[in-house]
Amino acid sequence: MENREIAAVFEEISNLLKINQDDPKWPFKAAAYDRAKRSVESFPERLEVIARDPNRKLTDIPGIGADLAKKIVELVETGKCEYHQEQRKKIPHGLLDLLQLQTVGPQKVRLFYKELNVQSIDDLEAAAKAGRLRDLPKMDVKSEENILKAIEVFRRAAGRFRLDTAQETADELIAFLEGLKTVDEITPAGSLRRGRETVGDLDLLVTGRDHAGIAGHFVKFPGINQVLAKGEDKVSVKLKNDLQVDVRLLDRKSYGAALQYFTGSKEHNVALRDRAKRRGWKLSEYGLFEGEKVIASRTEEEIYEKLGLQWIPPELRENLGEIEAAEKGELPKLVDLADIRGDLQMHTTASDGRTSVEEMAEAAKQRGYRYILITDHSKAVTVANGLDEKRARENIARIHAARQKVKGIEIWAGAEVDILGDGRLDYPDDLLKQFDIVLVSVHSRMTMPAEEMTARLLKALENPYVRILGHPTGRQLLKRDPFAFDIEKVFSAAQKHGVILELNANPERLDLCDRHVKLARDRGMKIVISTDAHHPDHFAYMRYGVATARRGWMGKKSVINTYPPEKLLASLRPLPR
Ligand code: DGT
Ligand code: CA
Ligand code: CA
Ligand code: ZN
Repeated sequence: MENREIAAVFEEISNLLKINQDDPKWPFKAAAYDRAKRSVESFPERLEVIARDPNRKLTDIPGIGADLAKKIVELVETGKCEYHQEQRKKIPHGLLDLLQLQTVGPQKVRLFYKELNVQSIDDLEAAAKAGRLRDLPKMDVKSEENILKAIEVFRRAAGRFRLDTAQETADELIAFLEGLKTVDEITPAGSLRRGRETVGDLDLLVTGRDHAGIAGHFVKFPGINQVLAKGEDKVSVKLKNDLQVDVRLLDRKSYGAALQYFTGSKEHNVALRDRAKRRGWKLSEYGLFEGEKVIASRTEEEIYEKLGLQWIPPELRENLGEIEAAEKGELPKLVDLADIRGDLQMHTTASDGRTSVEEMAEAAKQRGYRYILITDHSKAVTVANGLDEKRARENIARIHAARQKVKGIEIWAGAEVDILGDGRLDYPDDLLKQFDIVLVSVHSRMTMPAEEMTARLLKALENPYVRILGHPTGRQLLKRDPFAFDIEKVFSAAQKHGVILELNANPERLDLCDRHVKLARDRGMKIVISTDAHHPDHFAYMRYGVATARRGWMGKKSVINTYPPEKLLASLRPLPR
């Protein structure tokens, strides 16, 4: 059992306590489960290992007392937790689905259930359409409308998974399969290899001796819920989180052709097959053929070369001009994870982050970074413990002090300053000028009409201290659509003022998305890829941001956090004198 699975059970128990409210101590218990969830999630070692080690104590983990330690042991040993099951039985099966809707938390779930006997998303939709939500406490016509929107987003998201879920699952499966001596190579293909922001299912390609033995081992992976099909060269399973995995067992000699075929996209493959056909050849998952004769099959490179093309990075394979560019030898050299030299959005315990400036700086140093920008929230974001002006000044002093303690990395003082509803900023200019770099973003009133939102963003960009626009569209993947605004106008204004657009690498956001990155690139604009880390572990999100930048055809030169520190500072909007 993985830590995140244990954390998910704790989170659900907390939600159930908040929905049921039948335990007199529910607020305290729920808070304890919330704390345990965060602690387990970010704990660096696998709890399963500690639980099974007689010389270690789970109670040494922050937030884990004797009772929770027992539950962890129970989960590790039986895969279940009795108490969790008991709590679940108290409510209808579909009720917890409501928590997946944006703006619906346990309190709202309880309200809808108790007042209107809503038991599922379908029930909630019917109640909203009948106008029965608006009269409930703390609800109105607008929030009723937002629930309908959230249901629509949820329905569209059904069956798709975030990139990090897919990547982490793939990593676990690879680790599991690598244990087998008969396995040679395992490569994720499909949308994961292309770095798409969401993934429908996971496609894994495996080479090795003894396909039957490998397949037999694979179906023993502990995360499997159901084996859908098991043949000689393909096994399909559904995991406990509902993600489907297709494993294909391949011959070494046609590996390149299979990798090319199963990487997709379908649109890219169709165009490539047509190209082969025009030359009188045939392209399949087994190779490129002239009649019966194999022209290329062993590597992807050979296949592209024989078709008169540069090898095309998987992230570009969407039939959006990459084949034409490859034919002319004009594919861009894309930015790489190894090019990244720093991170320009992160939070510390001063606002809603979980560690200190020093800890973030040490972790960044270990990744080989040369600089970080600390960007705690401003006061308007009360839910994130945003800093008022006095605390912001103290935070600047704290960041300056950290420079004395952690050497060998630039620690810049910044802030993620809220763009208020009317486009003014949450801090006055005389405070803004104290920061090395000011990042601004929208966290409130995201449902305003497009014209108003455009004006709001344009106004914010006019402030001469603004250097970076954070998560520009406000979307949350599979949860919340981007807010409505005129992106062309906002890009034009950012370009005019020299404001850098952020590509927020948090896999929950990936904002800008690949298409918008491409739009920025086509206009010759620069971006910064930032993780928005709230804990040193989140620095790992950088890979998802880089994948998205690559899907937007971005090269290293257009990503400012590939620059050395002096060059980065020089590339920002000049400050007023
Ligand atoms: P997903 O899973 O929805 O996120 O997207 P993909 O791209 O991983 O699609 P998937 O899993 O259905 O198939 C994996 C790859 O296999 C796909 O990208 C291209 C190839 N493929 C699958 N079905 C077809 C097909 O009918 N025609 C062609 N040309 N290629 C296919
Ligand atoms: Ca797939
Ligand atoms: Ca598939
Ligand atoms: Zn933010």
